[in-house]
Amino acid sequence: MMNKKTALISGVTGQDGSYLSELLLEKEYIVIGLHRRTSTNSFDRISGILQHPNFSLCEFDLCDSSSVYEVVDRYKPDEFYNLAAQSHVATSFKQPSLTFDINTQGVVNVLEAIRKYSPNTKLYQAGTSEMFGRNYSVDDKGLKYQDENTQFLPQSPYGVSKLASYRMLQIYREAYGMFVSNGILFNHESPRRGELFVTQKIALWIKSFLRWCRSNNLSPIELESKDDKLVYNNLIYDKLRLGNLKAERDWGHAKDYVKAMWLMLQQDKSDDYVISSDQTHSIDFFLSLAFNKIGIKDYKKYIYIDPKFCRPAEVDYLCGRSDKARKELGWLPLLSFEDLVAEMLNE
Ligand code: NAP
Ligand code: G4F
Repeated sequence: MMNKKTALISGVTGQDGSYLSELLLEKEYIVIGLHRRTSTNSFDRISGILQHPNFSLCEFDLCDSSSVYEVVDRYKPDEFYNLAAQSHVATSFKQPSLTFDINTQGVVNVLEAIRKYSPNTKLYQAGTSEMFGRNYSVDDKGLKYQDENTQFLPQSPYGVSKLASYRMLQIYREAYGMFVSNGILFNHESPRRGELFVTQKIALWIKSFLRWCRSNNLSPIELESKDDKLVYNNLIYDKLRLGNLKAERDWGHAKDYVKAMWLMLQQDKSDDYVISSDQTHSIDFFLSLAFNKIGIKDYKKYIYIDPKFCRPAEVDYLCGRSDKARKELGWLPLLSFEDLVAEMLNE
């Protein structure tokens, strides 16, 4: 009988960590979920696997090198998926140092731990399309896209912090022959998405607004727009406050994307891969689709543009080309953009 593989997953309480844990448990891995201590633990996303016999939790913090060394030395895992990060782009402008501590120094801690204590461990690092920033390539039909050959030009402390760790992996691969792969993942969402990201913010607002309308026996279209409020007689509801609606994103489903992470570590050699749906849509378009699904043709009345949610620097356009991953990994996303929006709205 083959020995079960062991995987460490940092960021296990996050969106991707929860889906990846489920995937690896299905594949009969022993999964150790690494989480940091918080005053109020949030295990909501992993509540379904907490009792699984092959799943356990282990406390660590990516910023604390001794705790990273300790878990790598103790478990000497077959695979380490480093998903932990300060993952919010807007926050990275407010907390650039913390973003670097977690997203860059934290990755160096993992690389050093593997190099010193478990050199056969394969590492997946969660890189991002934010590293492209405002750069893109143009094909012979004039279409703009980003792939593994597009130059990086990050526009946020988050993007720069992730680019530094991306390059560190390449250096450890070349210098020490370690098996370390970077995913360059474009935006991926799900009902488990953090509530501050734009898709989930929109989905949560719509669901709570519909509940409020129902409890007041109102149809959403009866309300009138007054500044940042929706009003009907003495009933008032706050509009959905958003920033830049023109930005375009390549959105996929997190469930599809965690499969690509696993595939990267099953190859004979490590490499870097773009993972994307290869389609792009504006926030505007996401809004119109989501509001259409609840029977509202023109969503504009329900939105208030609040400069607070506009970023000091913006990434205007992201549209991946994942040909390499599709060809070399055999990866193919199964869930469409429409499926994603419907699932997030809990239709
Ligand atoms: P997420 O939901 O924000 O999860 C991030 C996780 O990191 C959380 O579990 C968080 O724990 C943990 N964490 C943060 N700082 C930590 C620290 N110092 N030590 C240990 N754990 C820490 O992010 P996600 O959407 O699942 O994304 C997973 C990874 O992929 C991230 O690295 C992100 O930057 C990257 N990525 C995401 C996307 C996307 O569209 N989702 C695209 C490209 C790349 P707490 O619960 O304690 O906060
Ligand atoms: O949902 P977002 O916050 O995601 P963003 O900035 O693209 O970052 C996500 O994807 C990256 C991959 O490209 C990941 F690496 C990163 O960890 C994260 O998962 O914002 C999407 C767009 C932006 O252009 C933003 O300016 O939506 C725009 N937006 C407009 N109003 C808003 C809002 N974003 C947020 N979060 N909140 C708003 O009210």
